[in-house]
Amino acid sequence: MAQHTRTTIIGVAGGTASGKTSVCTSIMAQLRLEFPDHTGFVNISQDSFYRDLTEEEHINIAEFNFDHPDAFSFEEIVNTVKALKAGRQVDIPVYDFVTSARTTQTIPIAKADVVLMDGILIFYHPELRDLFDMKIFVDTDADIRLARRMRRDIVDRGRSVLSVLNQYEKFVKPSFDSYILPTKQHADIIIPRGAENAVAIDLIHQHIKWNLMQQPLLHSSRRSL
Ligand code: UZR
Repeated sequence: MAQHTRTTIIGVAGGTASGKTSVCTSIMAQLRLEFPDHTGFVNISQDSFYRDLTEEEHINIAEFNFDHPDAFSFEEIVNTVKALKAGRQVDIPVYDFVTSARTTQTIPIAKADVVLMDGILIFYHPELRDLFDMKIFVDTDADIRLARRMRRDIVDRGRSVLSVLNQYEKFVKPSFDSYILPTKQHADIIIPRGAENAVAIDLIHQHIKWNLMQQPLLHSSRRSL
């Protein structure tokens, strides 16, 4: 059996709508341009690991804090990251933001060379935090994040303006201040302005590429460097 090559796990944290997903997409796009035959680059979101709500929590869903560490199944995230590091296949749950529940689908991910994981609280639990080879915090102004969040929740997630604002004041902002912002101190790299910061994205991509060049790739027939 072929020996498992080292998997690099990169965490991308930051407040809601800070541009975490766009940062991951940009880094992935650059890597895929450079390694076109390669399938070993994977993007995972902490949002996939929202835990199932109890019946009572579902009934009082307006009172449920989705920005609190207890809203996620951290044990499942830790096990998933550990499995990827060990070169094992994992099944990622598919979460539905409209119903606030997991679907019955999962997405299988085979062995990966580079995993980008994004999420508001991925640096919160020390056990998960310590699994990342590189920790990035996306630092975007709160007013920009609120504007983006409103657009996204109304257009993509079927919410009303009032419900987004109520949730923001009640849960999103207090949780950002109490649980998310304090994790910035653990970051290796802080990116101001998110994906529009092309210099930061390029530096990170160059670093990943340099690391990849140090080892044989798992998932390509040829190296394109
Ligand atoms: P990102 N969220 C929902 O709005 N509904 C859900 O069912 C699950 C999560 C929101 C959550 C958090 N908060 O702010 C955001 N609320 O998704 C995290 N309220 O996602 O990192 O993509 O912004």
